[in-house]
Amino acid sequence: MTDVRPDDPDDRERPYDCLVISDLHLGSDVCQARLLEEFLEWAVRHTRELVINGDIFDDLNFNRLGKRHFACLKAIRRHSDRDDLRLTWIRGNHDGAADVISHIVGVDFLDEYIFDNGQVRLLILHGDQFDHFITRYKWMTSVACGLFYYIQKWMPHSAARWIRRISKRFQRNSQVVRDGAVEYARSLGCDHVTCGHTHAPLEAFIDGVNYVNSGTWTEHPPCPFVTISGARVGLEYWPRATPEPLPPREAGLASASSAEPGRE
Ligand SMILES: [Mn+2]
Repeated sequence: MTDVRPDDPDDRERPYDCLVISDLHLGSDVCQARLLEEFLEWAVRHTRELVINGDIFDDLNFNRLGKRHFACLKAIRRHSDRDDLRLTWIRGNHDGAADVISHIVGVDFLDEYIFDNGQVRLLILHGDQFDHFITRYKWMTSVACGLFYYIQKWMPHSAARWIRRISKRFQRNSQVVRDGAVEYARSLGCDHVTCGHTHAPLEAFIDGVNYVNSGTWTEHPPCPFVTISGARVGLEYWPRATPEPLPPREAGLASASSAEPGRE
């Protein structure tokens, strides 16, 4: 049983074919769990499919999951048996191997997935596959992740932002992941590809392939998510900045009454 009301306008028509989020890092102190829970409740009523594209957990130490983090998992679980919603889980480098996390969490985790609604063919994978640094220096990455965890504990958001800003390494990795993903998508005949992993939201069109990175839910809001609606694939943010579009007549009245010259 769900708490769906028959008169809920959201349930009559779902504007999105698919939504993709990544890098939730549940268990991390900087995870925006409250916002995420709110987003999940909205998402299940606005899309036919939801893909969670890796780094769902910060690590496999579930003792670190707080009340809010469990609430996010519960929100996902509560809607996982609906006939009108398909839920897809993809593993990230923080989640460990797909078969291991599948056993622990009790749902199937995939390494990659192709979403196809007849108008777009979208390859969805976490992106760490293209990050040569972490595949080559696994142990060093674990040490860095451990250090990063303690830095985050001391100065949560400012530290995360500062590290990303000063680190040329992150910027370069972002391009390496993007280029690897574009090349791989083309080899599979996909005109769109989305990754997470870099924590830097990005939209780019390269050699005929549309690349979208879904960023992370560990930074200050708004938090990014990928939307697919018909032939359109793009990036939106939660909380959503623009209210639901008004019918034309009401929209006209609203813009006439709130016209303020010189403001964007
Ligand atoms: Mn991540």
